[in-house]
Amino acid sequence: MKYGFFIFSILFAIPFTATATPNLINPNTTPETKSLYYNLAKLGDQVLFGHEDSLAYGAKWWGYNEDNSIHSDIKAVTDSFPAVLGADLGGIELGHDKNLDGVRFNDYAHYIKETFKMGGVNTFSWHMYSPVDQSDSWSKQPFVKTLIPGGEHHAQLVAYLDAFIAFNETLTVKVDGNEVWIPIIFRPWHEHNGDWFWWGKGHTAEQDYISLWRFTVDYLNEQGQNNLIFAFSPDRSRIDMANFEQSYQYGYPGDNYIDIIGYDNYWDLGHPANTVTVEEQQTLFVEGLVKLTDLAESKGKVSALSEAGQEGVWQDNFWTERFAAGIFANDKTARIAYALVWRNNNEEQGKKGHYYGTYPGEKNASDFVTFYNHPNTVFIDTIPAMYQ
Ligand code: BMA
Repeated sequence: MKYGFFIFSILFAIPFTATATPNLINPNTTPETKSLYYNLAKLGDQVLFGHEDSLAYGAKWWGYNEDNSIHSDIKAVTDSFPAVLGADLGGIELGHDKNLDGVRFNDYAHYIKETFKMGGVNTFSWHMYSPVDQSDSWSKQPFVKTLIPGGEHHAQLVAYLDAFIAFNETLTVKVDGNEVWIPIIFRPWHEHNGDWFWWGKGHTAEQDYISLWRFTVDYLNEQGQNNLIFAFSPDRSRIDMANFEQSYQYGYPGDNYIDIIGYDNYWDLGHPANTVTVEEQQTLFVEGLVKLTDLAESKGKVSALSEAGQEGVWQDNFWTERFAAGIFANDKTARIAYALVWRNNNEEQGKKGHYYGTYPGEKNASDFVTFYNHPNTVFIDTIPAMYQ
């Protein structure tokens, strides 16, 4: 049997690996970063569960213990941390010690290192303040054309990227006596096909967005940021499903500038502004994931549901009947590498009910446990080795 399997492997596995292993756009990435990408690509029908800010705070708590031990609402409900931790850099460019949602960057570094040490995956988004007037990312002004190479505020964009570089270069841990740079899935300039951020459609010409993206990637690579995997993430609500490929690729900077074909989808999961029936939303949720994976595979890249969720998770059995039902609808939907839901806002810091995961006592907590126990969901307690 074993011998037969060996022959089979020689005949099929090697050629398969040679063609199916995608390459990162930056050839100089660290071995751990290359391994992460390779392992994301070969998860098959397993999907990593991710949660934004999961270790930083939850609905009813904040921070970590004096002995450095960490929490997560997801851990409190399932006894496992999520496989993917999302963090947002917004504010780092202004020299703030906390991000826009109040998380200290020093604390983020702790959570990122802990996630990596447990074998988990880290991803960053960046609600960047404007390099022109420091207004927040929701200011709808035509800044981008002044930030790209040749623009009058270009140097300020470079300074902002340098602030990220300084933080990124601190993200190392010792593994077996060697210093390892923690790989990061970096997802800048997200949801650009919407009109709510200053880099979005309406305030930015498509070609200028492409220049912004290409400059960002080229600059970070030139500066030796070799721990980055670049994820592209338009918003589903602005994608024409009848014309997915073309519509998805609004602002697409090219296959040499993207590693992960992602998208953010709140729209098909019960977004209050979406007026089509639940059944129709669910059909489109599934269809979108199929098309996303088809597009990624046609380009030899990895697909991901880079942000998702239902604010306040109001629908009974959301996790099983909506989320898992969509992600595991068929062998294509299940090919996405990860699905990250947005943050559980701390109830004392702003809006109550602005949560996308679960927490102890929350109405869908037991349904979440069923989701956690699904054979194809991956949390940190079942994550395969991603860095070798
Ligand atoms: C949004 C909301 C905001 C938050 C921002 C950045 O979707 O959650 O409250 O400030 O993301 O995390």
